[in-house]
Amino acid sequence: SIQSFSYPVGTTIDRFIGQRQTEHPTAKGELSQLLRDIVLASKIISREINRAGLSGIDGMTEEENFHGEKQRMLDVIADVRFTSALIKGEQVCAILSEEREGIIDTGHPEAKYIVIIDPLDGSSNIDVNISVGTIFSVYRRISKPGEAFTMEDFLQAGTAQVAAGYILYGASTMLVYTTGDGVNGFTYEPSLGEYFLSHPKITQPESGDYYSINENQRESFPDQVKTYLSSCKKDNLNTRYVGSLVCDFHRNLLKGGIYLYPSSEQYQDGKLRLLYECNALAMIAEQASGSSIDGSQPILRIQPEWHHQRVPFFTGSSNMIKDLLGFST
Ligand code: P6P
Repeated sequence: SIQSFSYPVGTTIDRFIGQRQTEHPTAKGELSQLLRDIVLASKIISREINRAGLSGIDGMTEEENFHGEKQRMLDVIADVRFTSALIKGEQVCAILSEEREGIIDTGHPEAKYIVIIDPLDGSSNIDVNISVGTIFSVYRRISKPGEAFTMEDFLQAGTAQVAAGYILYGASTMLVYTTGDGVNGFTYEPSLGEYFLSHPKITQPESGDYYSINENQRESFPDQVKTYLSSCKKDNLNTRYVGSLVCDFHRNLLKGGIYLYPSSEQYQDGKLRLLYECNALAMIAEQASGSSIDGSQPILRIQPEWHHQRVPFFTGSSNMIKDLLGFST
């Protein structure tokens, strides 16, 4: 018999955010509002992505971002949508976006939070209809409300994150986030314009059959990684690599697996960015009983030196990360 789908109707993300807020009597609703601002922007971006091929916005702009990477129209659209939603929500004093060289001043010096965001990661996959994602982190500012924000506000270790999460624009659009009390996943129902709780209390399996890596730089990987990869092959594990970080991360989070982006000749410090890619995913991984390291230490404990810093990134099932660590020389 067809199992009747018990649609978790009623547990919308808005209600969920509100419930979490009531669990913190001192909460004044500022973080709740901030999260709602991110939810709103994600709905707009989901719609833009789902019709990109029709509206001709899946292509390139004439611009390059300051990393020297060609900017796609949707990179710019996502950056504008998320930053303007956060500015309108008035809960954030400043924003660091992967798409911008400098810090964005929101004009709300009284606000007590800062947001670090990769508005659209993996966007080179859009025009071939492969899933892409948004990655975000929320921190309390160190500088005092009312004063100017400082770089120090943005160079906090990942352990200081108040909230972290991602939106995966995939077969369905999902928002997965944590405020330090476990990881919950919400699936977007476009016809209702609502996210519903679909993956409560996500925990990452301790082990998995998947390892996600681009091996084109294999010759210059650290020996620790080369030895680990040989053990994966010996154990007959499967490679699964979409080339879209949020996609690879999310699959491994639910099914078990490990994602590896090591340092190499091409990327001396790895390719991925500590502040707006790795820290948020590392918090999600750890909150889901997984693990994230730079090869030797937890990602979340790294003291950032500058805001576009890259790190080697290994994240996934705790036993697989332990195995990788076991090969460190
Ligand atoms: P490579 C996309 O550009 C990205 O930042 C991640 O989304 C993805 O996992 C990685 O880079 C892919 O990098 O070197 O394998 O193309």
